[in-house]
Amino acid sequence: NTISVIGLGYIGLPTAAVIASRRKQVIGVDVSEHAVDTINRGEIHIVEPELDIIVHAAVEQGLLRATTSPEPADAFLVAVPTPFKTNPEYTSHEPDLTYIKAASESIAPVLKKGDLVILESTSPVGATESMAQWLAEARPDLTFPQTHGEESDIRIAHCPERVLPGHVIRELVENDRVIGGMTTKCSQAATDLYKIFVEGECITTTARTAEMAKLTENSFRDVNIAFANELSIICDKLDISVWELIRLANRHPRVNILQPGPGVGGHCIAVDPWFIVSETPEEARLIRTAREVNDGKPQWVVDKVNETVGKYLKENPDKTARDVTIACFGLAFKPDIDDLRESPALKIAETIVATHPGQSLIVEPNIKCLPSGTLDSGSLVDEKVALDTADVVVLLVDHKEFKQAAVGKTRPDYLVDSRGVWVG
Ligand code: SAJ
Repeated sequence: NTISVIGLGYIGLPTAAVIASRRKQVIGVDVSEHAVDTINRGEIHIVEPELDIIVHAAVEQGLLRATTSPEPADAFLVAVPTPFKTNPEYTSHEPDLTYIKAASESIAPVLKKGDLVILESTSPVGATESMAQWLAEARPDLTFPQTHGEESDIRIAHCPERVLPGHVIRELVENDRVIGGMTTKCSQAATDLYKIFVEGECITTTARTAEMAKLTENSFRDVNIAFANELSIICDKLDISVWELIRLANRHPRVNILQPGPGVGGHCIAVDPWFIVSETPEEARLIRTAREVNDGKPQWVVDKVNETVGKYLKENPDKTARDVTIACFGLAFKPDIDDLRESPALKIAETIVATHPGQSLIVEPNIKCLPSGTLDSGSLVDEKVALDTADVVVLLVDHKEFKQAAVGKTRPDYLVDSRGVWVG
């Protein structure tokens, strides 16, 4: 049996490689020539621990091959992005299904009776039905579950990915999978496919429930992070250490508060809750508020930095704003990764670099050069240089290097620590 994975990004490529490592023939499809060429050389275009070894082995053994145009296969796994469209007034966030539609239209011509199509992309409720509809419109000669139920030629299911970036290879295999078939036979066919590499349990449900389950998981985390972030703002006002407070409250047997930070980044938790809000705006009040609290946190940190620079200038009357060196520690969206996409730390650093008249230093041990553009007037330096020369230190990501650097050192006098590394 040949399995085709459509979309070779952070989810698709590891999935394709893990399936190939189980000695199945896998055809990976991506619109990016660069991604396809890199993979066919046995290399990878994204960063994820262990992925390079698995891809290299799979390509070398002839089990994984990448292409830009879909080929016939027995199962198609769609793992393309589902971003949201923001309207200019920032009042609504509509899910953008363009990539799913394009993927459906590209595989439709090679579909044949008996094939299975699985949507893995995190999707708003109803997206699997839309995908089935796009496939049906492109292939009137085949039958689909929405009209022919169990008798359909094509089986369709939604099986959301749930892996944590940085731990993808392990979680792909170990996590339980929620499998939402459009019919029972669809669920069964999808379960058979996941059994190839999943050691966790495969639990079946409807496509709509599977879609909502994924959105619920990420909204749960977003709401809980928002609670921690709101506490950090309240504690700052009340002159209480939020880190100590959370440690104490978490001593209660039924309390488990998450950690505050500079905001919520990544491509999932800051996006998926909007898929619920946009569908049920009147009802999803808490979920919307959590998004707003977390999205407001970067600006709060920037305000704190400005306040701290003001304090420095007041206490050092011989200095002007131009003389102040600010060091930003961390750009990634979470600790110990190099992923800067949708990162609140990056956004804060960009604002500081753009608005601060003095020198801005950036410390990010996981990258070799600064992304071109908005950080051009900042300099990438190591922790030691930054700590020795900065007048104001802004801690944005709790990378292990920063935690180590903080041990036994006195806390910088002018510090905004959004992660509690120094002040925790
Ligand atoms: N964060 C905090 N405080 C915390 C925990 C996280 O500020 O206590 C921040 C992080 O710094 C980061 C953001 O939240 O900016 C998201 O990080 P994360 O580690 O919570 O999650 P992601 O985005 O890397 O992965 C999530 C996971 N979902 C859940 O844990 C419910 C993962 O399992 C999903 O597969 C992934 O989203 C996805 O693809 O949807």
